[in-house]
Amino acid sequence: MLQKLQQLQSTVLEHLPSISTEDALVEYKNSILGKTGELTLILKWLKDLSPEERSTVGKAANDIRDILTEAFDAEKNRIKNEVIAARLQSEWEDMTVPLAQKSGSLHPMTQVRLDVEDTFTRMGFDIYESMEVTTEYLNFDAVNVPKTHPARDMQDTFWLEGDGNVLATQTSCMQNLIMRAKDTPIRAIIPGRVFRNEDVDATHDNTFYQVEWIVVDKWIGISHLKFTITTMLSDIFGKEVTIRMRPGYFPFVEPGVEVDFSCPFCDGDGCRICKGSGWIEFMGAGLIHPHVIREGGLDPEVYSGFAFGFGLNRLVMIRYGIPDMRYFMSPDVRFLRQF
Ligand code: FA5
Repeated sequence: MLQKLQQLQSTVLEHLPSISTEDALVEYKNSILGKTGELTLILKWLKDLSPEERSTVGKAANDIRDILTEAFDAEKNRIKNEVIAARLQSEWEDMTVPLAQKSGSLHPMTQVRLDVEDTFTRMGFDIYESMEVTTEYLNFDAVNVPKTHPARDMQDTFWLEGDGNVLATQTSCMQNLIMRAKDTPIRAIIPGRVFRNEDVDATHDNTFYQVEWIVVDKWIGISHLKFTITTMLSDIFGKEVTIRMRPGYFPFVEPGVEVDFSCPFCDGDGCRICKGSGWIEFMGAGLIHPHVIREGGLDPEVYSGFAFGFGLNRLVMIRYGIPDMRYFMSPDVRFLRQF
């Protein structure tokens, strides 16, 4: 019996290192130490032995059970450690390596705005960001649109609670502030977001971007305006464009003009983008009204200036052939990835 027990012990101890999974180990353990396991069965036969033999063999059997139990526990730890080591090997990642990132790109509106700013920085203009919340005075009164003036109806305004605050409807709301804050000569470009309570469609939004220019100095005339606009457009489209001016009404300029430019896509021959006319209607401009110059703290007998302002959304649509303004604010990455 003793011999049988020792043989069982050495068989088990020899076999254990070859087991590689926890499940197989549990199964093997049950077959040896479980209720119907080999060692348990041997222990059951103890009762058939003489009392002397029972005490010797019983002690040996208990010792062997302890040795095997310990061996099974040790193997369980070995297998666990092997599993962890294998995972560490296969799932190892160097956290210090930079992630392969898909880099984004600047929104097309930002790209064109930066191009415009670049052109004018080179021409010695300062850049000021327009205010989004402004006052009724700056948005209207200071630019020659007093309370009773019908021109207030030209821009559907979001009025804010409180006294005389509005969401800026036009970047022209910065004209007075800049004239008061800066010494002449003033050469300023003012990009900004503006808001109008308008129905949204392919060519109108209630939130859009404008860019405004003002130049104030002695002897500023319409030829300076013409040169500045022509240079800017030729820069943006990468080819020489010509402009034409038509009379236009804006309360803060006199004379006021609407500016069209020759279609850069067909060079004036007529195409889908210019709707066959060879010209693209672009923006409002003019010489700054003497009332506005005076309200800005300057003497209109001495100083004159020009101002123009356009919708950046529409310029970007023309440059990239974008058919619908609503794409700009949509989070559709398929649209954004094209730029
Ligand atoms: C103005 O806002 C004047 N402040 C521009 C100006 C400045 C004239 C300086 C003279 C001197 P207007 O309301 O036309 O003008 O708007 C200017 C441009 O903003 C338009 O030509 C158009 O391109 C754009 N715009 C106007 N309304 C919308 C709209 N709802 N959605 C998108 N773009 C618009």
